[in-house]
Amino acid sequence: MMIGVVGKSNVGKTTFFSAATLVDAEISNRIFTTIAPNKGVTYVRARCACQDLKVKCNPQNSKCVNGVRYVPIKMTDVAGLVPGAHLGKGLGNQFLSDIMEANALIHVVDISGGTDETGNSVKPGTRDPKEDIKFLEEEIDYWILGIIKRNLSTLLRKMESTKEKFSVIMQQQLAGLGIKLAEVEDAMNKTELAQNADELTLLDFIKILREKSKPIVIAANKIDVRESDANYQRLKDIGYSLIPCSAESELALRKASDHGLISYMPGDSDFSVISDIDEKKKLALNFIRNNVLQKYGSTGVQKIVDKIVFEILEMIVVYPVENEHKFTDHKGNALPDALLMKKGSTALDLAFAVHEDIGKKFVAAVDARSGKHVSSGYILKNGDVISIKAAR
Ligand SMILES: Nc1nc2c(ncn2[C@@H]2O[C@H](COP(=O)(O)OP(=O)(O)OP(=O)(O)O)[C@@H](O)[C@H]2O)c(=O)[nH]1
Ligand SMILES: [Mg+2]
Repeated sequence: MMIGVVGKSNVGKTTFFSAATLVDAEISNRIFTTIAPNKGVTYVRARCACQDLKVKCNPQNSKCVNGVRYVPIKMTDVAGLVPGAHLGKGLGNQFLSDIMEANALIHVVDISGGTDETGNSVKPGTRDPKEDIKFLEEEIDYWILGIIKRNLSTLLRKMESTKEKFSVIMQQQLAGLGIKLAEVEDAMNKTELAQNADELTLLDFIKILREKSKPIVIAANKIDVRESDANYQRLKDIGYSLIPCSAESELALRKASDHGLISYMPGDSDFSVISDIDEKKKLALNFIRNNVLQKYGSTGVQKIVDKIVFEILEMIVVYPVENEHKFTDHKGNALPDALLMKKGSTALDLAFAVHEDIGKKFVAAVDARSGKHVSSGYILKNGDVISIKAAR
């Protein structure tokens, strides 16, 4: 699973990425700071099964802090995209191939209206962030169009000799985006796409696939700036779905927590000071408390990541174990792994997710919470602790 961070230049993508991953990456108030992608690991939060089972867990693939399980997710931050990127403006749109396999995107927008079309700083309140929200989908669609066009004529010629279906050829073009044949066929039917389709029909077809393969959540970033709230409220009122966010505040809080100055966990609505801090830091932290945490409930960074994984991608957290009585793996680690599975996945899907061999040799599964056997087709529930029995 991977989340891509995208948006115009200078809006705070790298700040968001660094806050979410604590990877050091260059942040600056000039355009096109990021060129090569930044890659890191962030976490979603889930209630750890250790709370109900009253065991001391020993996580291996994830972390547990006070009964909250943090499950890792890959995150990639890319260069800034500007309107007209598909026509070669800014850095163009080819670098989007860095987020080819992303399951979803975070579109970071400067909600303060303090960056112009290209990303240069302007007085906050000058630029209407609505314009920035609109251009991104179009630029992504043109990028996908480029992918389709790249080898299409060669493939169509090949199709004549191999008699392969047009949908199969199209899916081959789009496989890198994680798009499946059934999705291609569905989008083709909806848009009546034929081999000699014009660009507009192709773009309609692409839009359907993009919404499926790269769902977007909008981060209304720089919400700490005085001019931001009016823009945020206005866009919300006219129907935009966006989450208020202050990546800079989150980064400051996580760093202060990392240095042992405050007690704060990602997503918290407040922090407490646990060490001596100087006046300047105190002022900065109080600013965050008053203007971000108390106003919006959190900095928004963790909320956005959680929303993507649990609401948009509809994932659940499942704990595979070997020993259903002690909830341990073969080394005795209690609740060692937390796996993200798509809602609707079965016990057999879990077996394959643990290891292909275990999937192939699946014999039975036990719901460790109840101690009852479940079938291979059992639909997993969020928080399930499952022991898979495989043939030797
Ligand atoms: N006030 C405020 N400033 C922020 C916030 N997030 C980022 N910034 C500032 O915005 C500027 C750009 O931040 P970056 O993270 O480098 O932006 P970017 O989108 O990665 O920019 P490019 O890599 O050039 O595309 C920096 O001066 C950051 O300090 C925020 O939440 N609030
Ligand atoms: Mg950047």
